[in-house]
Amino acid sequence: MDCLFCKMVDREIEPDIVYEDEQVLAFNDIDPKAPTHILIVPKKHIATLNDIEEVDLALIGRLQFTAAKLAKQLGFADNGYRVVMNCNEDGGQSVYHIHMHLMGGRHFTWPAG
Ligand code: D5M
Repeated sequence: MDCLFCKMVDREIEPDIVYEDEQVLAFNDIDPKAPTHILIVPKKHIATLNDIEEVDLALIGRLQFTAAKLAKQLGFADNGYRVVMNCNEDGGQSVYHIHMHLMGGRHFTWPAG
């Protein structure tokens, strides 16, 4: 399968890793939109949010749990941060392996563009 994030999970491409466990990989985004911009990725290939199945629910929770854990470790949990998951073209998804953007270190406006 020609999937960029699967290649990172398999280390065919070496990401700038900030966290890893048996189910999740987190690494710095190559094109950061905030002082901290981390992508949190399930090791299991799931193409879009529409492809999540009931068996994946704990895994999806683990993505959010990892985001909060990293925000605390990096020191911006109390000030606040943003998590984003883009779905399909209108949602701005460019890599078709689900990922959570964790952005922190600045103030974010709402609504998102
Ligand atoms: O987000 C996809 C994100 O993936 C986007 O913020 C850039 C990032 N990206 C693309 N290639 C790389 C590499 N090689 N390393 C790290 N980050 C990368 P989306 O929500 O799909 O638009």
